[in-house]
Parts: sequence; C-alpha cells; structure tokens
Amino acid sequence: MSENDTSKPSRRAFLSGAATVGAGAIASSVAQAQTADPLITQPQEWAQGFGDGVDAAPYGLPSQYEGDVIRRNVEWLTADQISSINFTPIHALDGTITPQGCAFERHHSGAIDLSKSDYRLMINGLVDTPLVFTYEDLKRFPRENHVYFCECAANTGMEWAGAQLNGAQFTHGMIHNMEYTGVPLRLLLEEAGYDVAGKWVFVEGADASSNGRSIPMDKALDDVLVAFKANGEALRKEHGYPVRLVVPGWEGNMWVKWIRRIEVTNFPVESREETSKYTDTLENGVSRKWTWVMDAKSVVTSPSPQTPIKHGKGPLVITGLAWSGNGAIKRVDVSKDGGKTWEAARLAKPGEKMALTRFYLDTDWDGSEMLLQSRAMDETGYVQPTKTQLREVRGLNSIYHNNCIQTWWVRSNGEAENVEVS
Ligand SMILES: Nc1nc2c(c(=O)[nH]1)N[C@H]1C(S)=C(S)[C@@H](COP(=O)(O)O)O[C@H]1N2
Ligand SMILES: [Mo]
Repeated sequence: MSENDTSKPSRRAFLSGAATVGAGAIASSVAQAQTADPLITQPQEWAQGFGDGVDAAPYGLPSQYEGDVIRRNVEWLTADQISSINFTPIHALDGTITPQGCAFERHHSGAIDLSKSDYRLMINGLVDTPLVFTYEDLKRFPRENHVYFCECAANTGMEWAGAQLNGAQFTHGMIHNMEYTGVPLRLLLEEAGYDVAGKWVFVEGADASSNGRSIPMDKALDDVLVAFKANGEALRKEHGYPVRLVVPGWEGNMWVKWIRRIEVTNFPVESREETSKYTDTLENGVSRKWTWVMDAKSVVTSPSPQTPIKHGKGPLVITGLAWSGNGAIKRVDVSKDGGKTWEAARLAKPGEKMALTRFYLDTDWDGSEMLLQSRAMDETGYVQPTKTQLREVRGLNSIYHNNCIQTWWVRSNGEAENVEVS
C-alpha cells in the first residue's frame, strides 16, 4: 500500500502516530485525539526505588506476568498423570526454540529421577565388544549441536473425526524444538564394533515402561544423537535427564528418554510401541506400520482461540510454525478465506532441516471474519494436505500422523474458534 493511500491505515502511519504522541507533531493519517498517558508522562513507582539484587533468583524463572504461558493438559484425554501427556503453549511463544520448562511431556510410566552417577548405557547384540558407558564416558566422545523438533505421533490426533480442541496448544502442542548437544550414535556403535549384518537397533529407556523401539541401522548411523543437553543446559528430568535419544524428523515415541540399552539386531523387535501402538489402521482394516517420519505440517499460532485479536482492525501480525521430518521448510502460504486464496508468508529465517520454522504474514485486517489456514511446503516438494485429502487416504480410524491443514474461524470481534471447512 502506498503511503498516500488514506483509505486504510498503513502500518507505518499507525506506528508513527503512536510514537509521536506527546511530541506534538501528529501528522499521520490515523492521528487520533489522545490524552496524556500517565504511564509515559508520570514517574512510576518502579523508578523510585531499587529493584531486586542479583541474588534474588540464582536460577531465574519467567516474569510473574507470564504465569499463563504454561503446559496444559486435556483432562479427558488420559486416565492418570503417570501415563499422560501435556501440551506446549505454542500459542504464546514466538521464535522457534521451546524453553524446556514449558515443552510438552509424554510419559508412559512417569518421569523418573536418575542421577548422572547412576546413569549407564549398554550397547550389546551384534557387536564385537558389548560396552557399558557412564555419563562421563559419553562426554569424552566428539559431540555436536543441532536444533530439531520432537513431535509426538499423536499430535493433532484428536482432530481426525472433527474439529475438537479449542486452541493451538491443544491441537498442535505435542511438539517442541530445542538445540541438542550430544554424541552421534554412530560413534558409539563404532566403538562397540557393530556387525554390518545388524540392520536394526532396539532402544530402551531406564523407566518402568522402557518404551522400547526398533530403529533401522541406516537411520541410527545417519543423524541420531545420544543427547545430554538441550538449549545449552542439562536435559530436564521430564525430558530424559541425564541422557535421551534424539531421532531427527521421526515420531517422538522413538526419542527414548533415560536411554539405557541399545541392542544391535538383524530384525525389528515388533515391541508394543510399534505394533499395538504407533500404527495407523486404514478404512479397510489394514494397519500401516513403521510410519516413522513426521510429514510436513504447519499451524497458525496467533491469532488462534487462545490468542484472539484484541486490537481491532488495522495492522495485524499473523504468525505460526511449520516443520517437516523430511527436511527443510521452503515455503508457507496463509489463507484468510478457508483455502480459496493463498498469500506467501514471510519465513523469519530460511527453514532448517527437521526444525521448526517461524512464519509471519504482516497484514491489514479490515475487521471482517476470516477462515485462517496455513499450508507448508518442504524441500522435497511435498505440500501439506487438507483434512479432506488426508481422510481420503487414511480414513477416520487413525490417531497418529494427522498433518492436515488447520482452520481457525476468526470472527469480527477478534475471537477465534477451531472449525473445519469442506
Ligand atoms: N523412556 C521413555 N522414553 C520416551 C517416552 C516414555 O514414556 N519413556 N515417551 C515417548 C513419547 S510417546 C514421546 S512423544 C516423547 C516425548 O518427549 P518429551 O516428554 O521430552 O516431550 O518421548 C518418548 N520417549
Ligand atoms: Mo508420543
């Protein structure tokens, strides 16, 4: 829009209008009568004394005003806290890195306390020398840093039959994205002298559930990490302290926490977690299995049901997240009319492989209702499907791997609701 266009407030005019209040020079097309704002014209209480000293919080917590940016659960979803899940407040975060303190948790038998000194990792099976590593042993292998998303295969799983949960946190919050520090699993397998006949590894956690999963050797040798830090600090207890597996782009269930054993085998174990669970039953009753990769997906995080538009019409930042287990996000489109027309969103940074990508659409909202959608495309050329397209292939029996396009119905009062368009 040109600066001379006075029909709609431009972002620049809006912002300069706000900035010049009090300076007596309001020249923009949206200049409004404003009374002096005491919060900027009057000395405030917090400027008339001292703040907290440096030792007030040896380990800092979020500001007291951010108390609602927390994990939340959906009560009816799981019977108890021990085998349960909660959700990342993605509607309230920005950028791409998820702080550990509000990153979703999924436990099959609760989060265990395991110290570094009691920690052991065994590699056995088809290897020259079965080995047991201590935590300190792991720290003597060359380590790497990578940012990756971890998405539970069940993320968005409650939305198969119809629009159900009202909030991006609940529909899409079984995901987090952290910078991991860890040792490539390949180095540990080489140390043990793995047999090239071993086409699989079976990985187990130290918790009662053990959460055992089979991983093809090609993946194990490619980019899997045995990680001990996330976002620069030790893993939190709930994310597998002191050591977890990081399986880039693959379903969260394979990211075994408190990892204690890696067995090289020449067959997949077909454990509970890869047969009765984490398989997808199609309309004809046949179940898909080994659906490891998380396909390209995206969601508008704001505006959304938990973050309605409160400022009325005019400049509006639409934002969201996109990711793909098959590589980097190349493009995200946003629709305001339920998928009839699309605009290319701005990626905050070029997409990175198997990591969250932040997108923005800086727009002028005319106050009319919107059916907001986002559609991700990854470097393979794959385009995120509509709900109808996904159902045509997968039917309605599935729980896992729902990567369809999400719709938020934003009303003219700014409130948003989870809906489906057909
Ligand atoms: N040992 C162990 N590893 C586990 C689980 C578990 O219950 N026990 N849950 C799995 C599931 S289903 C998911 S989605 C991810 C969740 O990781 P997070 O709790 O760090 O978010 O961990 C996986 N690893
Ligand atoms: Mo999961």
